[in-house]
Amino acid sequence: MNDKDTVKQKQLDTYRVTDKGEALTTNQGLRVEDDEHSLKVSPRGPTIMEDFHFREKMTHFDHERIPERVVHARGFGAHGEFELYESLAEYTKAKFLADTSIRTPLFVRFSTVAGSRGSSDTVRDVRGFAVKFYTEEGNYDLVGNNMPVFFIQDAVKFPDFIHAVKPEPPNEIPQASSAHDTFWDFVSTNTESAHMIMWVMSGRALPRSFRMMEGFGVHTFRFINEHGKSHFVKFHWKPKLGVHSLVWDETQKVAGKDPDFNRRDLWNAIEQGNYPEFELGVQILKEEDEFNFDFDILDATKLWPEEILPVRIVGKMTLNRNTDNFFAETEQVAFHVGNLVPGIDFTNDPLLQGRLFSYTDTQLLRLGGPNFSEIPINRPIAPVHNNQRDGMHRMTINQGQTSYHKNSLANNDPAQVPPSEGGYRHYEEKVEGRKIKARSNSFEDHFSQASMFWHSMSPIEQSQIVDAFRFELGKVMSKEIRQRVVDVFSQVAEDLAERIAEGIGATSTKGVAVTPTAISPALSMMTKAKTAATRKVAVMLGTGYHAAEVQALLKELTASKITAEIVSKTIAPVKGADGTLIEPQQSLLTAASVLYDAVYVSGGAQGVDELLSDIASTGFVREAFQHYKAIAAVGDGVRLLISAGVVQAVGEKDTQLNGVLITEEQRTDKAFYKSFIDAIAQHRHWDRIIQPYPIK
Ligand code: HDE
Repeated sequence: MNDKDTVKQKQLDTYRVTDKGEALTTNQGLRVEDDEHSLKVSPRGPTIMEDFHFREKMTHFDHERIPERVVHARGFGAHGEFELYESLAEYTKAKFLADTSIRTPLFVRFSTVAGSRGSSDTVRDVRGFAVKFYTEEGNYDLVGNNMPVFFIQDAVKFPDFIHAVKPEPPNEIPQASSAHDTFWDFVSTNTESAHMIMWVMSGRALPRSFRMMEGFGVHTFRFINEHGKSHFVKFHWKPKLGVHSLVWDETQKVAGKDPDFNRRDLWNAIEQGNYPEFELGVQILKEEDEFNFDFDILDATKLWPEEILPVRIVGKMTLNRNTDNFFAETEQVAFHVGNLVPGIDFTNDPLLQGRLFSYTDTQLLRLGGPNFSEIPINRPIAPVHNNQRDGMHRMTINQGQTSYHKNSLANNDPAQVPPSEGGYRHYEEKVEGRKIKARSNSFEDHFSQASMFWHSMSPIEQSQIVDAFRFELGKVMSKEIRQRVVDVFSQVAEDLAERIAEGIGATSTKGVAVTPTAISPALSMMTKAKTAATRKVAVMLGTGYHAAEVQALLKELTASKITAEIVSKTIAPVKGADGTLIEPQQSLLTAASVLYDAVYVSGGAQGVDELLSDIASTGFVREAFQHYKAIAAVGDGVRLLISAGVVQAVGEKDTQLNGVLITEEQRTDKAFYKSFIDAIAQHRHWDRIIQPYPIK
């Protein structure tokens, strides 16, 4: 879907401004003669108040910043569209989910949670996955995360939880990291977080790309059809590129080499026309089946296993346009889990209920008043008419004498709308009970699904989880907290607790773990789609490279939608054996293997010597090897792999070793490139032993 010319885009066009060919003016439209000097009494004298241009420019600058989001401060947005594959009219009267001819414009913002606006992208954290659908019936916001459960069950605990994960108050350390005492103190004293912690310690918290993560609405919502019948529903986003993560060592290095790693990846993919696609899935549950599970469907620390309640794929979101202005769009977009359309409603999930208050409240502070829905990115495409008036930054010029209901002077306009014509009616759920500060007993089991998660992981995912615990707890100063965490996770799985304990000098208790109930293969990232498309390869070469080889390689990579960057000793043009010049995009100084999915070392004796003369070249390859990435080397290029300690010696013509492909012959044949591309599609070669491969 490439059509970017949606109703929303046309609306935004009326606000877009370009300065191309225009005269410089003040905010009053006055043309400015001089923007280089302030008005002074003689060139070396004092600046004078009269310089209204200087005052206006400086005042505006002084007021440029707005408060960052209290959570999800760092994020990145893009425009897109939603198309519906099959009608859900049987379950919901929401038009954009019932009529397959409608394409709905949307804006998405991905984010990390704990870090400040300037923190790096690749930290261990949950990712926000917020989608604003501009539907004909008003804005519908699906404000989700890339994990299907949450840390707490009741919204009243959200400020406590966030205080615990944010940097510690005395010194604002550590930035964008949960590896500190207050976070783990909270986890160990609030065991409802156990299931979510399993997700956060897994690779799900280290996405390779925003384009390669799932999204979840988390809460149970309701669908209401036109007969007023309700079904429970959970929302999912499934990325077409599969679900893939970085490895921990890599994320820490990327955080320094390119703190914008994930946003750059999304931006570039859209600029290159590799539009990210996510399919919308729903799990639907009949009202009468509400109590048929060993968990409470109102408890946001529980998921609905896909094997029990299959995810039905019903549509697709395509992100096809980058923003023109980060602040105007990504920073000012205001999501609200309470922005609904007819056909979708809430449940009594106590986490969801509390969110309904928080989102408007926080925008009032962040965007400075009640008119933030008039900011272009937040404006619905549906017409807005009501009796709300005035306030900070009001844009609309409301005509007419009345701003109240009921009125006789304006014939009661704007008029109320019956549900049959699209008026929103809340689902008339019957509720009764005593007012009470308490939680349902059905929320008490904190460990069964955490255990299900652990037992559904592949061995490599399990060891990554163990390492994550060991890293995080290794940064916790308090021994009591460390021990308490092990005690809590002893209740999830004995082997997990034992392995954590071993790494941090704590003891695990035997015989207290819950009995694992179900296994859910869908929880493992290993079960997800694999493709090499849109991956990024470093092609290392130097003087005397073989042009035919490199051209053939680049052709095959492009055909598979893989991006290649030439990495050489410097970025000065490099001359091939036949005299052709190639301009490297990166040098050994600017590039790092952690910024690529795979490495290819080209042949040519002189070029390989040139690369070898810089120690960074062997480090580059060695690191790609340690991070389980596909590596290929041709001809003399193999020497670089030997020097890097990736392979020990070469004696065979062609060798394939778990994602390392070498051939001593200078080749240009498709079969070799195809094997390399297949190796890239694997994402990582987890079975690789991190020792040089003995070839002979
Ligand atoms: Fe949020 N959350 N949240 N949250 N949340 C915010 O709203 C809050 C929760 C999520 O890209 C804030 O506009 C409470 C769950 C995303 O702009 C704030 C509770 C889920 C984003 C807020 C939760 C989310 C936010 C801060 C517990 C997944 C970023 C700025 C009851 C389903 C949206 C803002 C964007 C942002 C409150 C829990 C997702 C303070 C009180 C669960 C993706 O209102």
